[in-house]
Amino acid sequence: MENDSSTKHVVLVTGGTGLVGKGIKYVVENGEKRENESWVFLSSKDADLTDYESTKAVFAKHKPTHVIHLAAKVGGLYGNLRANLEFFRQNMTINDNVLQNAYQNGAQKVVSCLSTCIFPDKTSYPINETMLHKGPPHDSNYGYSYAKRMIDVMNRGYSQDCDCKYTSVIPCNIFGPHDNYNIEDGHVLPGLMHKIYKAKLEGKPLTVWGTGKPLRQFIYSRDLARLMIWTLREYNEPEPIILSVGEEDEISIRNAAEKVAKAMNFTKELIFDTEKADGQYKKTADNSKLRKYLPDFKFTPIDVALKETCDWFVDNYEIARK
Ligand code: NAP
Ligand code: GFB
Repeated sequence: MENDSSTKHVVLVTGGTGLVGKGIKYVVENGEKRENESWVFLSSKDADLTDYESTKAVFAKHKPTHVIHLAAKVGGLYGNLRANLEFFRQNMTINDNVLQNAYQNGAQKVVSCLSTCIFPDKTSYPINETMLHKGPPHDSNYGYSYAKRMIDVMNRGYSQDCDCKYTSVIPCNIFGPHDNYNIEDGHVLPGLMHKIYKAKLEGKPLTVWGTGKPLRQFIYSRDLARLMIWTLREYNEPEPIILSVGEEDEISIRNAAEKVAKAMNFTKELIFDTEKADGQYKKTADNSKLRKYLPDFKFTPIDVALKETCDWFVDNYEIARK
């Protein structure tokens, strides 16, 4: 991505109002934006990307030279368990509409977003990018996972048949300000933050779902944002790249709950509801491909990032998605 002021770039971010989209907006507005770039952050109100004509219209309106494609039907373990078919159908349609319209509008580059949960469930660890299609994903989110894998299939087609620079990133579990704090549909960290907020008001203990034994890697949305902007500007392989903290930063759900409790000054008991599903035990990702490119990239320490996120949630409780 040239950095000379003569070449104007229009960067369109689909899903620009979500957790990751707001992370990118924050980073762009705090020093990352280049002079020759204009950034457009889309919401579903600008265009329903499951509708081909609406997608066509919004691409024709902005004529992006570059696209960061984040828009998706996204949810935590329990949200996926309840709606695998809808996760598959909506995400398949959104992804096909976006990549096709990016191509028809001559976008030079598209970076799409996959997830470490889409890798095969029965695999060796740590997981690397070459393992993406080597076996079925976990039962709990097969709909979302297969739809996301098809982005990699389409990227290969657009690269080989249309000579496009379409690629993708594979983040681990993400957290940060502007997340989805809906307890039933959201992910574990925002779910625990919301549950603790309520438990503090009611003077009750915190109920963590499952055994607390599963392991996860968590990346701060603002760190991921910086890495996705680097991918847009500097990474030119059609094959995906894992954007994750290292294996050494993998923690148990019990430890994650203790960290959120500490960040919210919650001192009451943690109860584990083992009737609730644990989902995938682990999905340990290998970030050595990223480290080859960016050996010195510094991730925000999780306790610092959690404190910033919990403070944001408490300060913005009224407007937060719940
Ligand atoms: P999010 O907070 O739920 O935001 C989703 C975004 O997509 C919102 O901007 C939403 O717009 C937009 N969107 C949803 N359906 C749409 C539709 N039909 N038409 C147009 N826009 C639509 O999601 P996120 O957590 O930021 O996820 C961003 C990307 O990261 C996704 O591709 C997701 O699969 C991937 N990812 C997420 C995680 C995670 O832990 N959260 C982990 C790995 C990968 P509105 O605001 O208007 O609803
Ligand atoms: O974040 P989460 O919903 O998604 O759950 P996954 C992570 C783990 O936290 C599971 C436990 O082992 C849950 O049993 N957990 C404990 C809780 N308390 C809670 C709670 O209050 N809420 C939630 N949600 N979990 C998702 C995939 O898997 O990962 C998605 O299903 C997506 O498709 C996402 O890719 C990144 O990490 O299990």
